[in-house]
Amino acid sequence: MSVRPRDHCLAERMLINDERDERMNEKMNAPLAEVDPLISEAIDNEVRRQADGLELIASENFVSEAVLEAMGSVFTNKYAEGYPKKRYYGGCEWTDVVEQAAIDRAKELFGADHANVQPHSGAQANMAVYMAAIAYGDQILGMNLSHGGHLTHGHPLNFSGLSYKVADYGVSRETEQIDYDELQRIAEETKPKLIICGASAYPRTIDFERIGEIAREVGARMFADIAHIAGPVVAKLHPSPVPHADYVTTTTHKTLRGPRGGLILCKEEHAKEIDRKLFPGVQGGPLVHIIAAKAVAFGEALTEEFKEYQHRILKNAKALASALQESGLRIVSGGTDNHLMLVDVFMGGKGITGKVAEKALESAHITVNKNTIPFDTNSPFTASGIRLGTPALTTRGMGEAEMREIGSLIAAIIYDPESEEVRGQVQRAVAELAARFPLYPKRWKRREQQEAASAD
Ligand code: DSN
Repeated sequence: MSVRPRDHCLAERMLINDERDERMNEKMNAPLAEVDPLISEAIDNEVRRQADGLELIASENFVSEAVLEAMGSVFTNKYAEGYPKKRYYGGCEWTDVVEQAAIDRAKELFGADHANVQPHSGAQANMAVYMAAIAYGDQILGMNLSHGGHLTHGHPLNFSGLSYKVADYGVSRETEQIDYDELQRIAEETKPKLIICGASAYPRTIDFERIGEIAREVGARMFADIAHIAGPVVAKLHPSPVPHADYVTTTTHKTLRGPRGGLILCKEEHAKEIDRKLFPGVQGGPLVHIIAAKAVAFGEALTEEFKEYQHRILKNAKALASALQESGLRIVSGGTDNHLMLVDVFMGGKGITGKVAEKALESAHITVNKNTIPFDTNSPFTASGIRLGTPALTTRGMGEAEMREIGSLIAAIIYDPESEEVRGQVQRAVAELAARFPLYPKRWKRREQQEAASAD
């Protein structure tokens, strides 16, 4: 049988289509290292940076492989505006499974009436709370950023400071701890509609019960942002704000050790308004892959091991603070009740700025952040302090003995930030510690296998 020219063309086109489909499939299924070597290498180098150094940024942590796997799942492909069983898009049956699991686990973890697991971040969770609780221009009362508060608690450059009338409270000069009498006086004077508590650089226990009483007395709603202390709250190592506060928010990636994101908890009476304000008020489609990872992390946080982990974080923080104090450094407020501490490296001008300390420590592979201390005479860009936290190193398995060693390494750098000799000694000690507590070993193995395969 002879092939007519027309059929011949068709056969050729089909062949070309087949080849194109094959190439497309190959591209879709190729590993990152082949598709985008620049990004792949940056990821590998970040794995190495995290594994080789000592991570002491108080707000950072290392998630489990299970959390990473959920974050990297095909749920990233899904649009799912709305809430479980009330969606604006089809195909949400498995999305509903993961979101409902995240909601149920969050409620169980914190003993809350209602949970919204969709906030992309802590700031967006907080924005939804403001929108649900008060009107634009209303009076609010929040903790001053330079005393340990957060940008979203009324800072003039943030939406919270731009949208509301702000009064602030802080710590007392003597104790460097929250002055609750002064907080009460300011609340009585300014009559806020919303009192915000919780902090990003405050090492002491927060008296949520007292703040709740003050809020009720002045007719304000209470909003607790527990982004930093959510882990200790879950483990009952810090009093919970849930019985006292109308609204509680947290990020999910700090002591809670989940994916980067936010969470809102509230009393049943506020549930509808919170859900409406988060979506469609603040956000559009939720990040379903992140919600899946939140569900996994909340599942991990419900275990006894997680409570034990939180115990170790706090014990490690105390050990680190003591070691630094023994070396002669001043710890703001004299110590820590939680996972973090502020170290006064400026020492009234006899020491160095937080900025110099951060850089010097980084060059020795110890990662921290500069931080203002209460009543700081330096600007936030230079700062008199550094903030240290133990969640990440505790995840690696380090304990009090390692914290004491790390305390003396940090002190050595702070007292002699220019010395090449000290830097070299500290780098070697850091490398030895890091090697004893490996991080993401499976990722290393995979990388080594890939390197071996490409060398063949
Ligand atoms: N950036 C966070 C922290 O380090 O505490 C707060 O948003």
